Amino acid sequence: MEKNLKSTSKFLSLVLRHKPEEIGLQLDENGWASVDELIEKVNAKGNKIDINLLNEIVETNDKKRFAFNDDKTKIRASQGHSIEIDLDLHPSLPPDILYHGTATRFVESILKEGLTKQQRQHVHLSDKLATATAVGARHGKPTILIVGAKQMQEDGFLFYKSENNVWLTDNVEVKYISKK
Ligand code: HQG
Repeated sequence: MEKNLKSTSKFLSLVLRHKPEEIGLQLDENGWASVDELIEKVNAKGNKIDINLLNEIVETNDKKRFAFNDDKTKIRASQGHSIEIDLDLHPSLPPDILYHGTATRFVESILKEGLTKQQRQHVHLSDKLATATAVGARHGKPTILIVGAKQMQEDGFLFYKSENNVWLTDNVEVKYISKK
């Protein structure tokens, strides 16, 4: 069961963040999909899913990657999109520093060019060292970078906090980055 949850959650990440067209799904400009349409189209692709499983994934997902709207008719990913959508986030005041976990092999380039968004809509940062370490380890041997978030914010850069507590910003210039 747990395995099924995980693989379904991964598939939902794919269609709600990157490739809705994979199952012929439409997201609105804020990234929302109709729950009924999502269930129908995921099933049509052979992944068994119903509202109970979807509820369980939204509730128990380790990073709370997905959220329902108020009346539970719509669902979206809370962050991590590569397709262009407007999460309608409001700027928040970041803590003094935030962490970015990356692969050690990327560090030289990051310290030359800064942190760039790559395929996603934002650079992702965390206020927790453990989270940043896990994020970095997805790409290889992790290195933790410290971002001077408060200084950036004072210099006019905006920070957003996703519904599941990931800090998001635009590209981060080299002068705000140090190695932990
Ligand atoms: C790196 C997960 C070379 C960057 C996590 C990262 C996160 C550079 C990779 C979310 C670079 C992009 C996002 C530069 C950045 N030169 N490499 N100038 N600038 N990079 O996956 O932050 O589990 O797009 O360091 O929890 O790893 O899916 O970003 O290593 O919140 O919910 O380019 O994905 O969320 O990789 O992860 P990604 P990320 P989920």
